[in-house]
Amino acid sequence: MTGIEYDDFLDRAYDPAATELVCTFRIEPAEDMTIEAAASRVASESSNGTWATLHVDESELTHLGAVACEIDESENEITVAYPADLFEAGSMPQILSCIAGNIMGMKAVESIRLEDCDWPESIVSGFPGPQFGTGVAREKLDAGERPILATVPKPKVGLSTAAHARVGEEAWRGGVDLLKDDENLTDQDFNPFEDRLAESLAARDRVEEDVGERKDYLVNVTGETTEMLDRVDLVAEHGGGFVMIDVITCGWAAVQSVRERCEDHGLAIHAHRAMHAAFDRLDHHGVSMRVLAQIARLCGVDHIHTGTAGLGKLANEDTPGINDWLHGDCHGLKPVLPVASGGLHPGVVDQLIDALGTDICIQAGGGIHGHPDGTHAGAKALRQSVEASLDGVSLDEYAQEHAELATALDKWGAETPR
Ligand code: RUB
Ligand code: MG
Repeated sequence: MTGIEYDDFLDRAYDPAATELVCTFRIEPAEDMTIEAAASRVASESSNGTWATLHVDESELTHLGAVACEIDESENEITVAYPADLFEAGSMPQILSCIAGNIMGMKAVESIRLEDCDWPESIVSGFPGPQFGTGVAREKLDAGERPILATVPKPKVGLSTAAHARVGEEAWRGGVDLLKDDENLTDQDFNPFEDRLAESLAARDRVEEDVGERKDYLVNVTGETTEMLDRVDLVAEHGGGFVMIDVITCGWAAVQSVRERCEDHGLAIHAHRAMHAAFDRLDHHGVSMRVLAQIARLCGVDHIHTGTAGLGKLANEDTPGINDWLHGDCHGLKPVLPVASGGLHPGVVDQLIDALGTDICIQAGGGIHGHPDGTHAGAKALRQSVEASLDGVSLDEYAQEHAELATALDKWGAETPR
């Protein structure tokens, strides 16, 4: 018999093996617990321990205990190493049931936040990663080295199919590359999915023909998984190049299914992240956006929203740090294109590019359709703000020769909205 002691998962001298998944958590121990005891409970509950000591026949047991191996008392940060055999290959739900499961609610900690993961090749190799990643700028669009530009029609719901396609057409003609559905537009009576898909792609084809630039449509396929896979097939049938999926509300298993189906059709995946703030907004509890973005890369999205480096309307974490991770090496997975969105307008584009570089997608809704002269002028103003920034010319100077940008700057200045 062997004893699995619930409080014996701590070894500060332990050096994690290269095959292990190493997770960093910020924890506040329960009132009557030391940080060592709480760290041990985190490692125990998230691997093979429980609240009681277990007595198991050694011959019938694979040892799968995690080890809490580093504790930084000043930051309340702990590091836990998980053996690769704990995990089912290629199952994101199973991994998250371990590293972000019961421990999030257990009484041994007042609060706990999964901050970062160091993913070993043994786990990464079970996932496909992006099919195109940052390559979409050149493989599917004509953005070259500039940021990809996208817009979401506003109001976010309620526009008829014809109005939606018309707004898209105006925005494409004004200079954006991608039309995107807002997250709460899927398949409602006022704007049914297949009609919207067909009309929007017909408008795209007209614009491409006239302006000589490739354009595309991020149609929101989000829904129940079987329905969603049918929608992915429809996008391919109608000649679309991308799908959009709201990854957190759908769940990672559904994202994995969509990734597989998109491979069959050569479709790229734009990941929206509604509900992420339920996990990442509090800095002492939940799952960081950094980790959510890592999971999305493994599951194989090509774009993911990562915030605006503080320049938009929503509270965000460390956008530059997350984007660096998405662009960096991860055992050969393609890099993911980060999307900056939420409250952006032409007046902040120079600051945004300064903060995040050019290998991004800039997405604006209100910042285009709220332009005093309408959507077409708004799209032109956004494109002009990018041109100015890449030419190293100040927005004010560029606006002297570009009326649409001048009007946008008069309206919004360089203010960050709320
Ligand atoms: C943007 C919008 C999106 C944001 C969400 O609209 O509706 O849902 O992408 O933010 P607008 P994030 O441009 O009018 O603010 O990108 O941070 O997930
Ligand atoms: Mg939205």
